[in-house]
Amino acid sequence: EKQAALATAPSDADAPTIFDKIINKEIPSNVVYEDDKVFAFRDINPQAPTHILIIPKVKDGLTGLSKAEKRHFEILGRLLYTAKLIAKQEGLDDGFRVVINDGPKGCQSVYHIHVHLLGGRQMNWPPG
Ligand code: DGP
Repeated sequence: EKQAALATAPSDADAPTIFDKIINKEIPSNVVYEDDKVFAFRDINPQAPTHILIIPKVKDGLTGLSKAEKRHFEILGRLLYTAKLIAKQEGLDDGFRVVINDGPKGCQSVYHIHVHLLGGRQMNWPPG
């Protein structure tokens, strides 16, 4: 029983998620940015006027930030840098927020690392 639970645990780095189908365009999404390494699209359930998800095209074990290894340094930098480029593209000149939810207590629901870019309204602190 435990084995079965482990096999389906979200930490299974090889398990595809819905984001693979979005990257492959098997599932349509509103794409805002794409290059050879990074893909960005509008969140289906927006929490702000601008709500975009920025993800690596290849997960490479990076189900979430807590799984980051040294080999991920470059892609992690690219994800954040892309968030900045898109914020500019979206005209978020007065500020924006980036969020990475991690694990059950971080409210992560899709186990393919993603940076949320939120903007277009006043953000509050602390978050919920
Ligand atoms: P998180 O809770 O941090 O794991 O965020 C996952 C986000 O993914 C959530 O805000 C909703 C979004 N999402 C889930 N499925 C889809 C989908 O099929 N299309 C799009 N555009 N977004 C999705």
